[in-house]
Amino acid sequence: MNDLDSLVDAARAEFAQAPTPAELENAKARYLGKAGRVTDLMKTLAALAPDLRKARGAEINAAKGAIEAALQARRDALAAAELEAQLRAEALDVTLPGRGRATGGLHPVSRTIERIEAIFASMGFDVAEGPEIETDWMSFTALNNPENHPARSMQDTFYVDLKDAEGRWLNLRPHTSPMQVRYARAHAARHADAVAGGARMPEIRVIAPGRTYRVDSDATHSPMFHQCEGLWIGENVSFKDLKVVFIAFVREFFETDDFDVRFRPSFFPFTEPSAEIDIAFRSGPLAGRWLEVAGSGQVHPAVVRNFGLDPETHIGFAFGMGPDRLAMLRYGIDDLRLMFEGDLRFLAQFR
Ligand code: 2U9
Repeated sequence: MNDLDSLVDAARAEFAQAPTPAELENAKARYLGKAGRVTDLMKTLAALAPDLRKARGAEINAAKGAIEAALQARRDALAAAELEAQLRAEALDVTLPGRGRATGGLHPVSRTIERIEAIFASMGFDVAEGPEIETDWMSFTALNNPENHPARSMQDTFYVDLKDAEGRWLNLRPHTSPMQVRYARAHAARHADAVAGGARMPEIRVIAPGRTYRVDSDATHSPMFHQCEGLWIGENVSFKDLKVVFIAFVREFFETDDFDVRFRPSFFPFTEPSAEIDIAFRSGPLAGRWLEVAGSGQVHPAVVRNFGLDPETHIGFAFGMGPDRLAMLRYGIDDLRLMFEGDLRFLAQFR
């Protein structure tokens, strides 16, 4: 074996042992690079006599060709191995069952509010939604709360670090009543000209669902909770209508006729007379227990005046209830905090 044959063998052996493309390129440099062994051999040609130089040059070139071929073969082999490994790592088993797409669902409170809206819509009630940051006048004054009423205190109401145009602090609405006031005032104003001309104003029949805020937090109170209030104002709307409407609502909401209702005298600044509405199912897991489901009453004349209406001609009723509590009753949930912790194990049950 001559020196060139052993050079080619040595190159083949080194190339075969290079485990990565980078190390293969280092091995290549040792043979074909500027200071490589083939290049060194080429440089020896200059010292040879012309006739010898031609033959030796051809031999070196043949050896160089063989080394280049070995290099290319190893490059191809390494690339093929890399592709093979990648394919194996990214193997896709098309026979596996699909992962499916998780279905979302409405929060139990959202479902309850949608139910309440649908039932009252079927009785001709509009749905009004509006701001959660309110003025002092909307949250309290318009609703006949005296200037020094405890509900206005910072222990009960969240105040926002902003003032309204008159320089009074804004608050997170402690009930959805401000939206009722906004709706009633807009409604009365829209019909004011027609009424001045002797026409009758259409009735106000609206519910206002949404988020409300109070400084209160325990197993049965959340600082953010929901309310849904209703308002029906007309020229001849009475407490009897409140009873009919609310009992129809309870029947639809709980999908049963099997309950008793009582209107228990109470007090709210914005209604007079006022009543708590209690129901007791006659059968089922809650049978025989009086459950407080809403507050209600005939809208106070001072509040009707704040709508921009004359309490001598316009009268009606209002009620307020808590969708959070209604959802708990309907679905048998025993801790209000579960509603707002965002735990998917709880929420997924309502998909
Ligand atoms: C206007 C005038 C009167 C709404 C009413 C109640 C009684 C009431 C609470 C019950 C439990 C809300 O969910 S709760 O915290 N509500 O007791 N709400 S009468 O009266 C109104 C509303 C708006 C303009």
